[in-house]
Amino acid sequence: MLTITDPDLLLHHGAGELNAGKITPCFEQPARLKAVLDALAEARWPAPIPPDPSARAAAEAAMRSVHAGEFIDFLKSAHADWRAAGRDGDALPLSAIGRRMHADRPPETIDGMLSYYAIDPGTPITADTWRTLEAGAACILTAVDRLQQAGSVFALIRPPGHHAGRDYYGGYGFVNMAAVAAQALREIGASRIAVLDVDYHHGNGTQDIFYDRGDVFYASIHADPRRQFPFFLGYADETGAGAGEGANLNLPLPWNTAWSSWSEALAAACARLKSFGAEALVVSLGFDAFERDPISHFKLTTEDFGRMGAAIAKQQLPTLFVFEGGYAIDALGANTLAALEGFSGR
Ligand code: SP5
Ligand code: ZN
Repeated sequence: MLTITDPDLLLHHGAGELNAGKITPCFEQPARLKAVLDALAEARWPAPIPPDPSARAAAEAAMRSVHAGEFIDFLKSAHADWRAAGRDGDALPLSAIGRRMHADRPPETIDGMLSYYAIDPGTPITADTWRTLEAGAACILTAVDRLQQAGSVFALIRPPGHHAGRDYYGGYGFVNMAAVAAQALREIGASRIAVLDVDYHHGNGTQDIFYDRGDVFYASIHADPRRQFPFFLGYADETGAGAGEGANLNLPLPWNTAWSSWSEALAAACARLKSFGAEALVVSLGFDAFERDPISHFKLTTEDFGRMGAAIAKQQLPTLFVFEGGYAIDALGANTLAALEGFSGR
């Protein structure tokens, strides 16, 4: 399988996130991507390629195709604005929008804007965040460009983007790269795209971006939001709106779910994306459903990720894998390889 990645994806490196009442080292780190690269090399997987220069040039426009313009303007200048306010280190929000407050009036100061656009205090913006995002979007565009010919492509990027909505960020990420991929596939001519999200967490951002659209079907298998981040989206009764009614499928599962029930949810999601008539598949490929993930509560094994890859291959669709979460860094390489090998029948 063709893999696309870029050294600039190692740049974003937050110092800490709020966790159990303390600032602790970020779970989402550059070492995650390095672990996967090493595993691919060790398995003599075809060498990854960098994004095309033309994709680099088009990266910002691609991000703007699924996010609000003023939100992207904010992301671009957020760390410089933070520095201009006399701060060093990473930018974190100070406040949050509450019920019956003005969720439609961005404030003017950097503290106000961070609080307006962030959904959690676990997603630091660093001096390098924007460059990392440009590299990620460039990888996505190159992956989209190669998909038809290659049949399947793995965009090995970070930070994960599926919690980023049209005009908000959080859950370790800023720009929704799976959504960028789906939108770019639409623009090169596929009329119906499915996004299958196998990350442990619900991809609230992807759901948000496509909720009222009938051309992009979103299906997610995730931990029940009653007990797990992102808490406020991901329930089974969220089925889409307007033209998108019926094009959103949430399959929340309880803590401690193992392959026997997880795979039933996968079969249900696959049946639905088939009946939707998807012409191409984007997979939000997270590995935090792993039994030893440090922040999660599912029980999938390395072998299960191989079974997952094989089940996805059975859909016989052009498939673009986008790397999402997964924080058991010592097992991340083996888990990713298992999924890709399972898909490829290796
Ligand atoms: C892409 C993705 O997987 N984002 C996940 C964001 C989760 N944010 C909340 C993390 C809370 C971590 N608490 C860990 C307690 C472990 N002892
Ligand atoms: Zn996750």
